[in-house]
Amino acid sequence: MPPILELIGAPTDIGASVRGAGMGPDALRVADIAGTLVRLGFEVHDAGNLAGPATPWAAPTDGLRHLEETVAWNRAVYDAVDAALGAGRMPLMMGGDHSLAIGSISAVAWHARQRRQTLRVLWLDAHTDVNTHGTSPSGNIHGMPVACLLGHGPAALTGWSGERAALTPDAIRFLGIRSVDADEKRAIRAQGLRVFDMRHLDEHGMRNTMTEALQDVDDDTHLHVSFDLDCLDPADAPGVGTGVRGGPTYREMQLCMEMIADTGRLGSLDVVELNPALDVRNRTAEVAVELIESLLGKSTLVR
Ligand code: NNH
Ligand code: MN
Ligand code: MN
Ligand code: MN
Repeated sequence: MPPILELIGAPTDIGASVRGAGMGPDALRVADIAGTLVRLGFEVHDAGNLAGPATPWAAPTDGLRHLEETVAWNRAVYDAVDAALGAGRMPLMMGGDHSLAIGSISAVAWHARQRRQTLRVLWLDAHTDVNTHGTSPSGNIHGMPVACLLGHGPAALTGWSGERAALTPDAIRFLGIRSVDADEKRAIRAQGLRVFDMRHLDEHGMRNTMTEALQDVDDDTHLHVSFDLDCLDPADAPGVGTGVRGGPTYREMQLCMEMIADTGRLGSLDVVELNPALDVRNRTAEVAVELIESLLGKSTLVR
């Protein structure tokens, strides 16, 4: 039996550097995310959009922009993801910016622990998002979710999974990385994080890279995919706030998603950083929906 999918909209740009990501959930709906997944054979429940504070566009305080509002949005996301998992559904969190992964993955980590599953996170992104308020060049919390999940961040954004850290460094694999701040590089080395950057993808190809990234996924793994749309090359996905040239193509990402689908272990998903204000005729939302289809098992094989 395929899982029931629960679409959770989190319409905010609270942690981002530019405005517009708050329109992401509706752009995905306009691209017919629900109908598409129904046609793929899933039962889909759209939980609608969560509510939360407006984005004040204030300057950072103590290295953090919009901390209080980010906490409020993440609390709503945590509760919605927690409810979906509690009901036996697969949560698909539609952002919104990537700061929302703090709430989403914290809820997933709590449930994985209850189920005695090993949590594995695939972070598909141009960036590693491992800044802290001490290192961030911007104060934008969408550059900090991984650090928070590893237990390095303000008290208000850490410890949500019931443990000091939702993730241990060995629980996460990064893919598509090509923009890393100097202090992030130090954190990656110090914590031994597994980063499959663009150099690795160029030299080994998507197939070998994904084989390596998925190596120890087994029957007891809960696989969470945190898909920042700026992972894709901006030529294929222009509708993002912080695009970086030199990313995986649509076809490479399709293979990436198919190989994740082949594990049969996908348990939850974030789709974030879609910015319809910067998109071209909703192309990035359509690309996202197509890649989610691949992730959920649509095959390009002829058979
Ligand atoms: N590293 C930069 C920062 O922390 C940019 C982060 N932007 C992202 N991350 N879109 O995925 O501000
Ligand atoms: Mn990100
Ligand atoms: Mn990014
Ligand atoms: Mn290698």
